[in-house]
Amino acid sequence: MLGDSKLGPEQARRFLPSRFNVAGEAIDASGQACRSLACPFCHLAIPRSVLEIEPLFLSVLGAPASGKSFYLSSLTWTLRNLLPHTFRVSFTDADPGYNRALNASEESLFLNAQGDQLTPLGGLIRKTELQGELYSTVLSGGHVVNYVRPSLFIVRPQAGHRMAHETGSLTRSIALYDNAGEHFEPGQDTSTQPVTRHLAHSRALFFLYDPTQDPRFRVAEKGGRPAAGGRFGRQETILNEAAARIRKHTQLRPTDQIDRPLLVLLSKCDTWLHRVRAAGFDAPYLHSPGDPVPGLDQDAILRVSESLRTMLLDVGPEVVAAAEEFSSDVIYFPVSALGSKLETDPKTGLTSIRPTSIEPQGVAVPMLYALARTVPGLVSRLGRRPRPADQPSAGQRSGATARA
Ligand SMILES: Nc1nc2c(ncn2[C@@H]2O[C@H](COP(=O)(O)OP(=O)(O)O)[C@@H](O)[C@H]2O)c(=O)[nH]1
Ligand SMILES: [Mg+2]
Repeated sequence: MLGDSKLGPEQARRFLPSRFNVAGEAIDASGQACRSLACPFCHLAIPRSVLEIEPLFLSVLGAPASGKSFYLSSLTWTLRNLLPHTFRVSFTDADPGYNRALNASEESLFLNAQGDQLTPLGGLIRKTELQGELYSTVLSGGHVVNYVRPSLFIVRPQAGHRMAHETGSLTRSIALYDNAGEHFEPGQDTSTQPVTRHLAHSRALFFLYDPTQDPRFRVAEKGGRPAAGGRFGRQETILNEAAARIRKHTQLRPTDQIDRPLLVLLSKCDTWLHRVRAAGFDAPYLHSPGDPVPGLDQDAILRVSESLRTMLLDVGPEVVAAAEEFSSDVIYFPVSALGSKLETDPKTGLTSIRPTSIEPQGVAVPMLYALARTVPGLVSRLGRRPRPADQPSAGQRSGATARA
């Protein structure tokens, strides 16, 4: 039964089921059982797990070439190993179809067949396109609407986790979007390109700020040029635009701060980390007595955050101002998707790396922190200093247990 009114002739026809078999599966007009679900509004397929598990939207935003795509790939690759082995939390694809593009980028960085050959960075992950396979196209009300396809993951406590008996309340399906940086520029989110609406649903926002794109941030060994792939330009405007969109879609007033944590990720730290005091930034973990699973060392994270903020006040004070106007709950992290083994290819003069020597630094820490803040109990926070309060989930806020 091919041909759908909104998705075109090659897609299976969507229908409102009225007949079911004994297994509870919908029966289509030709008498076949149907096991897939679709949204009644846009007709796009919805993995069953996303309906059954409380969703957690996390938005990653940043200027073009700030490092979002490299960051996301090294993040998910790192979490697949770190979450189960160190934190006793499973981290799995909710739907391999949705995660195809991100999985391909992970493979290009970490399972590259030519892993020991010097490869230019631009050849590892291409610039995120503004059209094409990352988007789902829907015909709606006579218009063609392009939706960005998210990557979907499931996190859940495993045996050995202190809250393994609370699996139900601590399981989440995480939706991550890899937008093109251009989507965050003014005028780029429209009713036919609703590409950043996830911002309004996001429980914690990751803003990637690339210091090497700022001419004031003289990176001594690069002669003051942006890191490979980067360009000079203002980046805090992205944050101001995101704030305006969130206010518009959540009915906040123009002067209201956004009531969610803003994580400012200073990217490509392999090129500049020597400028700040950030000892231990890659693994700020602490054990409480008798618990083999570590928690996050809140004090160490805040110490690194303060030294990054001090550095930024010196070289890009308007970024600090924009971030702290955006949210009252701002924290800064250094991240490098690649690690420090970058080389200049003598043949081409391009910044390159041997994929086997890629060693992400600090990439998981912001995500662990976001999980600790938004799913209290999944990852614990330890330390003496006063800390920002946990963010209750949408369901906990309204006192409801059921979800849309
Ligand atoms: N030195 C360094 N360069 C990076 C790193 N991550 C990304 N880059 C460079 O920045 C460019 C843009 O990164 P990308 O993730 O595509 O940016 P996006 O437009 O924000 O998705 C890449 O082509 C790389 O050359 C990193 O961790 N270190
Ligand atoms: Mg990209």
